[in-house]
Amino acid sequence: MSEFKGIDFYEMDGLLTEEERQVRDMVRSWASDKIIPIIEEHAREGTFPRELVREMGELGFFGASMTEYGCAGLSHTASGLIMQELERGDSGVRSFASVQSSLVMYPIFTFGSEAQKKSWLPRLRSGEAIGCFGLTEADHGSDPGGMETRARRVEGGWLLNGSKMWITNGTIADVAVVWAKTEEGIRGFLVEKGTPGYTAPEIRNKFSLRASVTSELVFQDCLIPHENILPETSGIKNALQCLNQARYGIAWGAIGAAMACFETARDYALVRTQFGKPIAGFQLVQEKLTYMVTEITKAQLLALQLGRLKEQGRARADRVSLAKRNNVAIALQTARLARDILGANGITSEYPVGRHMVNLESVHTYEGTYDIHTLIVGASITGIEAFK
Ligand code: TGC
Ligand code: FAD
Repeated sequence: MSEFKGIDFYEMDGLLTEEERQVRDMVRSWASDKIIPIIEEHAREGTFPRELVREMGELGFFGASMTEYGCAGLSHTASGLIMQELERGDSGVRSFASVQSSLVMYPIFTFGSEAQKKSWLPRLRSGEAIGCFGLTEADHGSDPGGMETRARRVEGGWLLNGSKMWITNGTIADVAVVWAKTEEGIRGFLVEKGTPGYTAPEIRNKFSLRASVTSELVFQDCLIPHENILPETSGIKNALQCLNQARYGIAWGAIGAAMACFETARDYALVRTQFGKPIAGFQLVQEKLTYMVTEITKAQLLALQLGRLKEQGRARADRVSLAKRNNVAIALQTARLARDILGANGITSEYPVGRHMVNLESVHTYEGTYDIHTLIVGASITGIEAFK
């Protein structure tokens, strides 16, 4: 396999710092060496490549833009580029890193006590511990504020009852950040593996994100000690703040999946001959390849400017929604067109395109569906909320 060079139609490399380019290139070559050779088999078997976690931790992929607790202290743009390169390998590996960084380390860092931070952040950063984030329930997905999971103050702590659904990393997590209704509003709790009454069965038979663990979390009279409530949480807003971080990473990550699909389709079209010439020489095939490069270039510009805004504290939630919505949609469309260009070969695991395509169906839905992000941007530009 030839070395992946990336797609840089608009010379965006020149807009990155030297450090950002170095980080991108390091993760790019790591993904080529470590993810791509093993990922098809994991996807076929329905297993997560857990063997990569410690190395990802050692290389600084988790909590990469955080500055304390041993984290790498990189720019938000560099942390986005890490997600892009991981997702060129597989959306499931990027999902793991997103959850660990944005949905577990971020809330502990932002809403946690000093003791919680000291206890969990170094271990999560290094990959010694794994985390998950439980917001969605079977009956409350797009509308998480309707959640039914409850925590009630009792002697010695909080009694947690309820369940969460579709939780990435759930079964393998050492700690779950769980959102529950209390008499004081929605609050976040750290539920540790082994807590009596807590189970996390894996959801099997997915056709998408097969190389990622997705689980149900069940809480039956779980006693959560006082020291495990995230003290600075006071409402659904805090859970939504975490989503902004993960959606930002997804906006970058989706570009990686799209680049993998484009490169595969272009290379294939150059060598696949029909009617006596390479199919890349037909106008209709060129139209598809042109769509891909145009949309990837636009997505790169969106993600980069969003990164720069984030570095200035100006990546508003609606701006993040616009990028998540757009970049995942164009990645999915790129994957579908790439599959088309590959003809019958597009439905085999000989090529990564089918895997990316079905993975992106999950990415389209999670972290706010395409339509929910449409409504978030719509509310921002009209001032009228159309969710309810
Ligand atoms: P709403 O009444 O609009 O807002 C309640 C309060 O929250 C504020 N807010 C936000 N704050 C920070 N960031 C955001 N993104 C925020 N969105 C809203 C809002 O200003 C308000 O504040 P205040 O001070 O007035 O109280 O809330 P709502 O309950 O009506 O929700 C609206 C909606 C649809 C935007 C929201 O619930 C939503 O985003 N739904 C989508 C759900 C979602 O994205 N779930 C993701 C679950 S995690 C996941 O999928 C992980 S996949 C991981 C992987 O494997 O990579
Ligand atoms: P629903 O909310 O039931 O939506 C179904 C359809 O209705 C969608 O098309 C939606 O756009 C549409 N719809 C809903 N409301 C409106 C409206 N107001 N206007 C117009 N259309 C609307 N959650 C977590 O908490 N943690 C995780 O780690 C996590 N990981 C996930 C991993 C995977 C592989 C998947 C698939 C999901 C994961 N999720 C996770 C859950 C994910 O966030 C939800 O699936 C998502 O928020 C959508 O919720 P839902 O599936 O209940 O769909």
